[in-house]
Amino acid sequence: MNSIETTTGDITRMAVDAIVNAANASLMGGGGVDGAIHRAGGPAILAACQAIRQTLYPDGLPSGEAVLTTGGNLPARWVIHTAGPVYHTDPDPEGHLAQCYRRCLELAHAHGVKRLAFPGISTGVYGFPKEAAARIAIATIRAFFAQAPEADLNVILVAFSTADEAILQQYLA
Ligand code: AR6
Repeated sequence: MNSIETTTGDITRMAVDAIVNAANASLMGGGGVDGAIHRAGGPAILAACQAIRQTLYPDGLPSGEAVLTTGGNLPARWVIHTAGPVYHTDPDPEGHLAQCYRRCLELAHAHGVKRLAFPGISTGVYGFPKEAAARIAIATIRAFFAQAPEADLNVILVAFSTADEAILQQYLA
């Protein structure tokens, strides 16, 4: 059965099949959740990202796309890296944010992931308003579940504060 739940905490600690990284086009790491994932997961993740840049995306990962790498030393087996939209400059931030969630869910399903944890993509440095981002995330996940009832996917939305988790809960109700 497909399901959505929320929690508050550090996504790098989650023992799930895959965690999503709110990365950037370079795939070379950065601050926020991206920095935390690379620090906790170790150099295997960066090496896998460099290989992807050399082969699939020499010009960088476009906003709304996603790629899968090893989880390195993380408890999670895989990391799915997606480049969220920069809210104030992206031509279609809502559409690209929905596309990020959809592509991550498709990749996870294609790899047989059963437990998938998302951070609030674009809701930090990239400036996406948290309420709108929560609404788009949950609507997109529900739409995916409707299309793929067989996916048997447990999605965990990981907030970094209890206030952020309350916003997610409001849209799940
Ligand atoms: N676990 C869970 N959530 C976290 C964690 C963590 N360890 N750390 C931060 N958050 P951000 P973005 C939350 O800025 O807005 C990076 O430099 C945080 O509170 O990490 O997509 C990348 O390299 C916020 O709600 O990602 C890019 O350049 C959410 O994760 C750029 O920032 C996302 O915040 C991406 O910006």
